[in-house]
Amino acid sequence: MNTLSPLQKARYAYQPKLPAVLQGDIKNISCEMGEPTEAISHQAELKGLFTKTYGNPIARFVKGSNPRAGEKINLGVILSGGQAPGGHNVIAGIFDGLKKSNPESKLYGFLGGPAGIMNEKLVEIDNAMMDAYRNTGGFDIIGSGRDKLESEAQFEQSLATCRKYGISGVVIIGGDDSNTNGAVLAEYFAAQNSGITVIGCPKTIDGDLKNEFIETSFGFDTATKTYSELIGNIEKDANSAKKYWHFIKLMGRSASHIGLECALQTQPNICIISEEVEARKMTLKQVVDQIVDVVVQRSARGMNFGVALIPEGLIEFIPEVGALISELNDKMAQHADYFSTLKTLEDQQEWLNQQLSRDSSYVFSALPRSIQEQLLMDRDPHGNVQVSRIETEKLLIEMVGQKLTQMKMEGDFKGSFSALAHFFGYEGRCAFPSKFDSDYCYTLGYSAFILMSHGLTGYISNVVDLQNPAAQWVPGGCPLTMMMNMERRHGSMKPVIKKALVELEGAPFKAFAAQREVWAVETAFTFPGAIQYYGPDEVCNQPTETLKYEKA
Ligand code: FBP
Repeated sequence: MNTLSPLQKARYAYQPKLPAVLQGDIKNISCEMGEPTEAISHQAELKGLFTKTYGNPIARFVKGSNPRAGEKINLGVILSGGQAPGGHNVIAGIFDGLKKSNPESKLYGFLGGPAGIMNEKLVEIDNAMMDAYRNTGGFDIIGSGRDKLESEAQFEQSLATCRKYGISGVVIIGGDDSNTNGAVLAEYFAAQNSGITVIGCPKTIDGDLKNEFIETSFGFDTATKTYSELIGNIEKDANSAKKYWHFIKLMGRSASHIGLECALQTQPNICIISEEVEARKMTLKQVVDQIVDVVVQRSARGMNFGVALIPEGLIEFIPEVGALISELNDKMAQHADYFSTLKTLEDQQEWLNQQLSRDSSYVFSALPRSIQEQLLMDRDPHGNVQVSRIETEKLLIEMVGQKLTQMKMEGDFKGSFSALAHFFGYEGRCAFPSKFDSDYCYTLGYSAFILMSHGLTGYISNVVDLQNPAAQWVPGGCPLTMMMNMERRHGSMKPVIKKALVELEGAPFKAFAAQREVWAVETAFTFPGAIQYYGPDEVCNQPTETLKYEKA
């Protein structure tokens, strides 16, 4: 039997806050529709691909009436991709909206991600099941998965599952790739005149599903606060022991939003921002030299210790390595069957030497064996390199160490360098959602239900003005096609939702850049401590620094 922790019990009882417009009778919420929208680029191609769902207007909720509210309906929900704190509350928001509207309506949870709808694996979520997961972390209520919905056969199976269970709407809770799946599924259902709608919800700790309408993806707040607590603890240790450099790799597949937010919260000596490395066309050697420079400067001041934050996706943003990875992705996708017959790294290398350009072949051969092996691991179903499994933090420690040894021999470095590697990723993805994420996720789910109850499809649930208290948030829905462009995936051009990278002209990066030189040489660490759920606003109701700067 599971024993509940006191925090678990207390969190079950927490009633998440809703924006004012969503409070009160659910039948009195209507949708105000704006002007038609356009995709961010490749408009003609996308219009051709999404003939039924392209260019719909933005929807805003207003007080009014919803003639369809109260109908008895069945909905399905999918958790897709990596875990993010708050997923259970999105489901709770859908569930509560649905049951408030008509207690006989049913919510089905598809098990194990998109595979659940394709393989008819689902469970009805009832009150008891829902209550056991409210305000808790994890995706364990129904599980998640990274399957891609893309073939005609998969769409047909999904349609068959929905028809069998009388499901008239599916909510896909996921990141950019999963919401792309959602857009494609919505289009298919519409083209079949099935009457089944699809609504997405913006999930990902990475923070890269973001634009004017999606101010942040859920989970980013909790994950960055969790990592910042841990980084702060390490900073305290580093400053107490004064003998180690800690190299901390932080999750976030491509974008460095997590690293940047944690840096703003903890003021480390170094934080590499991948987007800057790419923009400045830095080589791996230059990244190493930049770190060495800080180590040497601190050592000269008697501080042979420090903390460096390394974004998980850095390796792909170093232009020479990025070009190599993109060539590897194409070759490995085009010759997948043959590649799978090559069992040793030596065999793979021999074949790659004939396939890769001269530059990429050189870059590949110069990397340590462990990194070469990690770069050749299977791609995820969306064609992404699994960067969480590439040990960039160890690569940098090794290269920085080598350079300092050489400098020592030449009399240019008199200090010591002893480094430890950490990787914070999985530690933060299933944490108890912060109050922000508890409220935000519940609002996203509740809004997803309202969008469906208005018959909208191919939309993502969105909430703006998140810097304000929850009561003042503005919820609604945006058509998914307006966030799309065409990108190269698995060797060919595909419609996808555009990832938001760190903007070097954006306020969060500028705030970091203005202070980092001081943080590098001084010890200016700050210690955010653990996420608080109860207490004064300044400790338990603060949005992320990123959101504060962006909305200032
Ligand atoms: P998504 O939210 O885009 O699904 O990814 C989140 C993430 O945590 C990334 O930061 C990380 O690279 C990846 O998932 C790890 O994937 P996995 O859980 O499959 O190891």
